[in-house]
Amino acid sequence: MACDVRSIVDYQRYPIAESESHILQEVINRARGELNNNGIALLRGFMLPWAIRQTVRDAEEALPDAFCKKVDHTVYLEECQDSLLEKDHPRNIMSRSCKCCIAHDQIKTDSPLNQLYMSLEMTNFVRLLLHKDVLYRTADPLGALSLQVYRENDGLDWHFDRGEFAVTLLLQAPDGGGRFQYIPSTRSVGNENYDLVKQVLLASKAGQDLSGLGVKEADLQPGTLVVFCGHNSMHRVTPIEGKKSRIITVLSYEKKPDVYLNEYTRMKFCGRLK
Ligand SMILES: O=C(O)CCC(=O)C(=O)O
Ligand SMILES: [Fe+2]
Repeated sequence: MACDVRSIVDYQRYPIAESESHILQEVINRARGELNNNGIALLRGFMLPWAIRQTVRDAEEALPDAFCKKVDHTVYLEECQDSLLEKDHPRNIMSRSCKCCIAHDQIKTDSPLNQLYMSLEMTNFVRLLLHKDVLYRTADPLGALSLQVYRENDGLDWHFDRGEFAVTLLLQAPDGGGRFQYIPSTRSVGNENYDLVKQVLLASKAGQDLSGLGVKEADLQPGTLVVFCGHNSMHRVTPIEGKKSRIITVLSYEKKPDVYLNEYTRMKFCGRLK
C-alpha cells in the first residue's frame, strides 16, 4: 500500500510538506533551539501509532535475517588499543556493544517507514531542522535506512559518532533499560576533554552514579523523532532489561549526493557487502 507522508506522521502537529505553515515554522524554531542548547532535538509523537505498529511488525518479521553483532570498541569507535598510550587512557578503555541491524534492502519498499524516508518532504524537513542549504539521503542500498533491534542485555556503550548528526525514530521501548544518555558538548575542536571522558567510562564500568558528571537522559517514547549531534557529545544506550526489545530506526543523510558506505563500514554494520 503506497501512502502519503500525511497519513504516516502526525500531520496536524508536523505539517512537514507545508514549508509556509506557521505550525511547521514553530516546530523548526523550537528544534533548532534545542539543538543549539543541548545538541539534541526531540519531536514527540512524530510517527502515527498505526505506522509504528506496522514498522514494529516488519522489524520482528525481518529479525531472523538481521545482522547481530557483539563488538568491543573504544569511545572513539576504534576496535584496537594504542600501545603508546597508558592502559587507562580513554583511547584504551574498551566497551562492549551488541545489537541487530536490519538493512535498507530488508525493509519493504511499501512500508510506511520506507515511504516516509524516501519522501522529498522528509528530507527537506530534516534539512530545515539542521539549518542546511542542501541535504541528501544516503544512497547506500544497505545503510541508508536501517532498523536497529536491541534484545535483552544488548546495548550500545559510550561513544562519539563519526558523523556530525544522526536522525532516529524510536519504534518500541523496552520494559527496562535501553535509556539514551549523553553529555552535551563533551569535547570540542582542539579539546578532547580526556579527563571527563575517562571519569565517565570508569564510573560507568564501576556501576557508579553518573549524575555529577553532567550525564543527561533523553526521555524517548515510541514515535519520537530524534535529531542528535553526536560527534562531540558522548552517548550510550544502556543495556536492555527484559524480553521486550528496543527498536529504533536510523535515517541516514549526507551533505553530498550519491554517498555510499565503504566496504569496511558495510561489513561492520550490515555484515555483508550486498
Ligand atoms: O539507539 C539510539 O538511540 C542511538 C544509537 C546511536 O547512538 C548510534 O547508532 O550511533
Ligand atoms: Fe551514536
